[in-house]
Amino acid sequence: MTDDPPEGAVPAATRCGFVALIGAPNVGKSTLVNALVGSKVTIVSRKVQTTRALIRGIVIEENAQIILVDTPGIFVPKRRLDRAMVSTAWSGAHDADLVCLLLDARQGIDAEADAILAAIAGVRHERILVLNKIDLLPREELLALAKSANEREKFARTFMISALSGDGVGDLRRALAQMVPPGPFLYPEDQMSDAPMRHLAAEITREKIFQKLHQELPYQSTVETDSWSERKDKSVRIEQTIFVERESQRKIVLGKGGATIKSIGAQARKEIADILGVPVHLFLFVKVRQDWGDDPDRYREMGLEFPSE
Ligand SMILES: Nc1nc2c(ncn2[C@@H]2O[C@H](COP(=O)(O)OP(=O)(O)OP(=O)(O)O)[C@@H](O)[C@H]2O)c(=O)[nH]1
Ligand SMILES: [Mg+2]
Repeated sequence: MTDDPPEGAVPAATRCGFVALIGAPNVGKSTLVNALVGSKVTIVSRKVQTTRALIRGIVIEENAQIILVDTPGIFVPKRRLDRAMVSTAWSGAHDADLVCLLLDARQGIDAEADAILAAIAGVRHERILVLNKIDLLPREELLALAKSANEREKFARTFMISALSGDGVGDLRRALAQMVPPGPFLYPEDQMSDAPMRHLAAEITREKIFQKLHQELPYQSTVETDSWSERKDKSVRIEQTIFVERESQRKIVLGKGGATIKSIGAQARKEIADILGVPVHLFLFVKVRQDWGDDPDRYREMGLEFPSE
């Protein structure tokens, strides 16, 4: 994304570039972005297909600003929303300066990883292989996996990390800082994300819904922040709408006597307040919108292109 600057225009001292993290759903891309940034900028869940749009996390390492692009997992798409997510993930890879391919070390090169390894041949940028979740298996198996992935495709470097425990994350961050191209910082030094806070706040509520209702309601919901106002006492009042597809799902989100939505709201409120550092009043509404998965407005709110079919 960074054009080559004219000679002498840029102090050689600084570097800056976009690093896309791609991989199958659930390999730990978002966990790694948060670990590299050192703060929560993108949501994580046990379920596949948590991330829907490109989220940028920003971190400075020595003289380099690394702009990490968290992408949706790459899988064989079925629905319109799937197609939008997968094409967004690949556009993230094509637009970046460097591409990190994450593999879940425990899964190894399964059918999903195999398809991504085949498709990554079309990505022109320098690639880095990251084997994640190394806390879950013995070292010999890791070395064998690193070898077979490198036989399949050319990688500039291979890292073995645990995004969860932080093992190897510092080494990866330092290497990325060396590998991004020379250039001026693109964001203020204290900025950690390019997403507006109202977007992260909606994502946090969606994460709590995923965590609480992942069995009953896997993908049929989306969350939007409708209003955000600061009150005189510095507290913030936030209203959000949770869209579901059917009345039965609305009942699930509400729970008996409203118990479920109350607990989702309490968890989200606490986390948003921790990030903002001020008290938060969070109001959640649940609406049935049968075809939200086919509604261009919902895609715009999620930051996705609306695929024509
Ligand atoms: N044991 C272990 N679990 C991890 C590690 N990194 C991530 N996880 C877990 O893997 C699950 C998926 O993590 P995410 O970061 O949401 O994965 P993702 O690749 O962003 O998933 P999508 O957004 O759905 O594509 C979560 O339960 C994480 O806690 C790791 O290094 N070790
Ligand atoms: Mg994710």
